Amino acid sequence: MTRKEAVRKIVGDRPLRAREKGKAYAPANIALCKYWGKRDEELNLPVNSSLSISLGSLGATTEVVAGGDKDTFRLNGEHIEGPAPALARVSAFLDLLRPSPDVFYHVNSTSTIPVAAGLASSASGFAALALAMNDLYDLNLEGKSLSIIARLGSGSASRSIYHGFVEWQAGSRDDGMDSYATRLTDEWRELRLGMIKVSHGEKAVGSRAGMKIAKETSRLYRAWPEKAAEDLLSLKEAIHLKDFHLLGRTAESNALGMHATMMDSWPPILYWQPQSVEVMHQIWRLRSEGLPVYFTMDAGPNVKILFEENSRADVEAAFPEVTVVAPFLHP
Ligand code: 2P0
Repeated sequence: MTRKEAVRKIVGDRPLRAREKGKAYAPANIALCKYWGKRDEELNLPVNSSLSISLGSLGATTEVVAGGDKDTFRLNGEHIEGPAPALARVSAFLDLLRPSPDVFYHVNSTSTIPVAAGLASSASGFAALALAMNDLYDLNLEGKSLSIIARLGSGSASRSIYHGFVEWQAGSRDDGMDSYATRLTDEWRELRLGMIKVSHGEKAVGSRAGMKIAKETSRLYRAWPEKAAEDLLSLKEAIHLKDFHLLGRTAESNALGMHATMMDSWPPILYWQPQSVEVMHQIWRLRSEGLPVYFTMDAGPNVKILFEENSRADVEAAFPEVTVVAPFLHP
């Protein structure tokens, strides 16, 4: 099934009439149980279910206007000119709802994610774009449908449709109609995420390529779906019980397990930089001294620290460069 066919299943053949403008906000998210490996690359269908926390007011606001004689894309005030891969990816996503080949769009997106946070923006970017297109065409789609459409832009965008804790169920259908995210009802107001940006010189392998290499070449990857399924259950239990140690331990182990599949890949992938490892050791040292802190990492060198508000002063003292996010205190 193609992405366009998947969208047609949701939107149907109704005529699309653009309003003056579509506009939406979507938060970034950080996975505690990672999406790692696809069972369908066209539809971004995952091998395993995942669970994330959305980052409240850190995210993307996107406006879409229909018009002009080509797609244009402005990101944080800067015109992204073709043949940039970012513009091509946005254009390919717009194709999914474009009523005819002679309709074009002006997309204007601004991100509130500080550069110092070192966070990827594809999740909030494609979620905000999916929501803005829903607004532009007055589609009134429900969360499930919006999550599926956002997934077609970027897998992790399926989770950025919601605030709070979000679970993306992998599903098993070939058309992906059962692969979408839902929001968990639990809140955890004291939970904090600390972003440590690690500078690095060389360009890393993108996560899209990284998960493909791991799935295709790593023997350890064969154990990943089972680990992810167990971790997801533990995380849901931790969230339900507000058991911070269970949450932190599970998230940290899940991230390290994902990175283990990368090191076991050929060619090997190691996103860690010396400073990443230093931060990990510092967190383990703080933990051995009694401070309840854990970490998670994504497909890059940056480290995200998990802690609660009552440890904030200690975390900020140990990591003066940290950017702290309170995911449940968004306006
Ligand atoms: C996650 N990552 O769950 C995992 C952990 C990176 C490591 O989702 O190919 O940009 O667009 O579906 O969503 C990043 O992968 O990949 C990601 P595509 P995406 O957050």
